[in-house]
Amino acid sequence: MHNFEVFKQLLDAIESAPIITLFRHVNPDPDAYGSQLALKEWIRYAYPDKQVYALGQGERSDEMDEVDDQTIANSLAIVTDTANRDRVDDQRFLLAHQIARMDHHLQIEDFGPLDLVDIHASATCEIQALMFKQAGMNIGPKAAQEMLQGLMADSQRFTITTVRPQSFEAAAWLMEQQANPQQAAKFLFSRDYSTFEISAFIASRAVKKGAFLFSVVSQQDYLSRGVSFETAKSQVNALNNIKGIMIWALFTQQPDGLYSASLRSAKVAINELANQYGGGGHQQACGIKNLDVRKLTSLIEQLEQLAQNEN
Ligand SMILES: [Mn+2]
Repeated sequence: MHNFEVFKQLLDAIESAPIITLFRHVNPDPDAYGSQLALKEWIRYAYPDKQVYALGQGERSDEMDEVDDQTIANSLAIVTDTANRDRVDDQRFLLAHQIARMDHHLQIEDFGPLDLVDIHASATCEIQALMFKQAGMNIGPKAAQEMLQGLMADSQRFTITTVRPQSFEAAAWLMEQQANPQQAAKFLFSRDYSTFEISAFIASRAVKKGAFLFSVVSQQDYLSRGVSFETAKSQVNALNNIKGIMIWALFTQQPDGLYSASLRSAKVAINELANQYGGGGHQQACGIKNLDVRKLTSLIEQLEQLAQNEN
């Protein structure tokens, strides 16, 4: 079915649901938060009498809600920016009597009749903006701001291969809805000094193997700088934008001693390799969790090989 038809059915489901619960993936990024909180802000704007809750943990946990199981069971649950059920933050979404999804990851699981997926969109927030625009609706400035933040973050400020004409169409429409790009950039990209320090450390420790560049960060490296695991592991951008580097990666030691990998590629698809190690993501941006030193070593070798072939 055409995505806009699914969207209209989703709008009908929202219209008739007194309670709506909103979910997104674990370790949320700005597109996950943006797509989730944009829906919350729009529902509050359009339906002030409905109960709407955003669920999950993470950096913006003060903006998340607490609800009991019964409330979720009575709700329409909408999952955003999440490829598979296991990755949903707060598995109680499964209790909901109706479950919908909006996402732009490769469709590895079917979420049923209200599954709205466009794998060509640069962000889930992009899909949302295009759908609301097509429906001729106003979403309010708060929802628009959340969507613009998700779109700017996932598209890396409109600079990666996932960007398409509709990405700018979505951004233009969001500005008409009163979203502010300067405010979004400040929200997304201004850093704490400790984050700058760990980022500089990651860059200083980078190892170059042919066209592959990587950095390994231990627990002590980030804790001693007053930085959390989550913040440290999100600093793969410290290795971005280097001529001749085809693949780059940040390996961050988890609190349990195993390693988490953030992989980026300038060109070649790396998601299949990530899948082999139990990870996933996009063609040029992937994550893997729980790597022991043996797996880490073989992954580094394979990434070096892959980068070499591509160069
Ligand atoms: Mn996304």
